[in-house]
Amino acid sequence: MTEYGLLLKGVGSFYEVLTDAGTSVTCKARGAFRREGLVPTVGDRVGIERQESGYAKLVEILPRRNLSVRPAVANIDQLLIVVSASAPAPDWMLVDRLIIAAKRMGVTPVPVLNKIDTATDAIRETFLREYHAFETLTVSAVTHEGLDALKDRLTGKVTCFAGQSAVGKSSLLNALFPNLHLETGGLSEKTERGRHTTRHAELWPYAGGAVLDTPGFSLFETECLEQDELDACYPEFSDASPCRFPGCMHISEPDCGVKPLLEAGVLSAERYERYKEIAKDYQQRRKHRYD
Ligand SMILES: Nc1nc2c(ncn2[C@@H]2O[C@H](COP(=O)(O)OP(=O)(O)OP(=O)(O)O)[C@@H](O)[C@H]2O)c(=O)[nH]1
Ligand SMILES: [Mg+2]
Ligand SMILES: [Zn+2]
Repeated sequence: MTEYGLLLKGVGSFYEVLTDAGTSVTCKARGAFRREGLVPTVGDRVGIERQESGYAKLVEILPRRNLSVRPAVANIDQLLIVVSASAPAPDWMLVDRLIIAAKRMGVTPVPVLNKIDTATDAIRETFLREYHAFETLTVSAVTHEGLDALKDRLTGKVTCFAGQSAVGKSSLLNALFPNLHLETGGLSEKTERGRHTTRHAELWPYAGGAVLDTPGFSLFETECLEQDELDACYPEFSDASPCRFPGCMHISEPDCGVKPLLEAGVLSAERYERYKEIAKDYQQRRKHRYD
């Protein structure tokens, strides 16, 4: 008999599956997956078969809604893009690129400002101005301010936490799950080592959904986007009137519909500056696509 469930984590050739009946079962994957080039991935809905003796077998991977490669995670609904209100200083370019990565996967991006217990008014205003076109959250893993809104946001969804090292992703998860005790790290120690404290992807069931802590998120590195695909990643652009030229990059073309959004305050000047860099980057990639 096949039972179905959610793949929570994989360690070596063992997989932990939470069945729909609510039991956690350690499984080994059926050998045929490897021949078919399939890798059971955290977030997968899977079918398992218990054995008379020994480990249960993971026998089926249900079709995925989406798949990210680094980190390896499937079927996520939303990407929480965490930045810190103090150290480390926000990398807005990374936020913009993660928004694009999320949109390309069909995942809702949610920019989150953490450490608001340390925030200046200026940083709060910057964050809200840059990302007014998104559903944002402002939280503190230390004082728990904003945690209820975060919990609401997680209910019934599979959510992936992403962002620079030391912004407090694991700390937020620890605040949500008092029994979790994820490893968190001091900032100076991290900067010296230059790498993340969190090293594996693992999913925790939460309020009808699940949350996932990740060490980083870099799938956007590889893709090549057409201009219209990039446009679709900027919700601000949906207010623009049509540009004169199809494929307009909204940089120096005449009669561009996007540039008036700057004066109208719909598009922040800083976000537009970063957009230009990103758009030129994709233009270069398109040029060298077949090299
Ligand atoms: N003041 C303040 N400090 C925080 C908050 N959240 C996290 N920190 C601190 O920030 C540091 C880094 O937190 P982590 O939770 O390890 O950060 P992370 O994003 O999981 O980092 P990686 O696993 O390396 O990617 C720790 O020293 C935390 O105590 C917060 O809301 N306010
Ligand atoms: Mg962490
Ligand atoms: Zn334009």
